[in-house]
Amino acid sequence: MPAADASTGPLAGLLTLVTGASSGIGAATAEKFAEAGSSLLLLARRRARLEQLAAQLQGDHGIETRVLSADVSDTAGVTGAFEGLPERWRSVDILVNNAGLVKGVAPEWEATPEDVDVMIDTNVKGLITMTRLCVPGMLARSRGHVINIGSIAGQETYPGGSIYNATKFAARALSRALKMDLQGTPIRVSSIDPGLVETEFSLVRYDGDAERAAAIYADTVPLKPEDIAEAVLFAATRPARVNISEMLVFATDQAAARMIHRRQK
Ligand code: NDP
Ligand code: 8X3
Repeated sequence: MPAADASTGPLAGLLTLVTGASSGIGAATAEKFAEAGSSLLLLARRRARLEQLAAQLQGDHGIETRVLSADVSDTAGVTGAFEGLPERWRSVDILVNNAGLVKGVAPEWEATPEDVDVMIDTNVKGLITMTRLCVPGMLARSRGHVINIGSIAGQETYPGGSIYNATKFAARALSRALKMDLQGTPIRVSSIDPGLVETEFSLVRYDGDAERAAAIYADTVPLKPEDIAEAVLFAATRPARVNISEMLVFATDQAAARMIHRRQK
């Protein structure tokens, strides 16, 4: 298929940094933003996947891409990697803080210190680090948008979700406080909060147990990553006067964190 011309898209001329772009919601967001004409800085730990996606998006949409293989939970490492980029790739207009994960379903008193650290270091400290790296430039250029991927898990707790819940409640607090700290500036802050989305999220939660992960999405119709990507794109393409503060997106089969309709087989 010939490359589509994205140069007239609503995000043409803008640079978007998507964290967690190697899979799921982040990869789908990169695809939607490429269609909309944005240049893309794609960040995750798995470089090969990012390079494959970058080549595909360049070919399909004629946009510019750059890959940043980094770990958002490694504050010094990701800071060094970001600060080592040429200036134009550091001039991020839209930051999609999507990198995140859950480990296990243990109650708070049984969660391993390693799992606690990885969830807090990625979902909370990683999000703060990326915000710290991008917002000063946005302020200097008087334009920018931080879009945090929260979760229903940041609005409701559920059994076995304690540490992950705590990180997503923290992400919600960070989104709200960031908007307040940026009051009076043109910088926008949005929290897009998905319910159940079929991605590698459950595979990661269950340490690669594919059968257990598949059961989470069985006998129901979960969201697809592109459903959330469209919500992110919607927030990013509103007129400058409009700030989508929070958007909770459920599958039609979901009514609350642990209220998911499953069909009898
Ligand atoms: P996936 O597991 O499919 O994708 C997670 C992404 O985050 C991957 O690209 C992964 O890349 C990246 N990532 C994880 N840890 C790090 C790290 N330390 N540094 C850099 N990148 C990292 O899951 P989803 O797409 O579902 O998850 C995306 C976001 O959506 C998360 O914040 C999650 O909490 C949230 N969410 C997901 C829901 C769901 O039901 N799926 C529901 C609500 C919210 P790599 O491994 O290559 O580093
Ligand atoms: C993911 C929400 O409820 O599937 O953020 O764990 S849940």
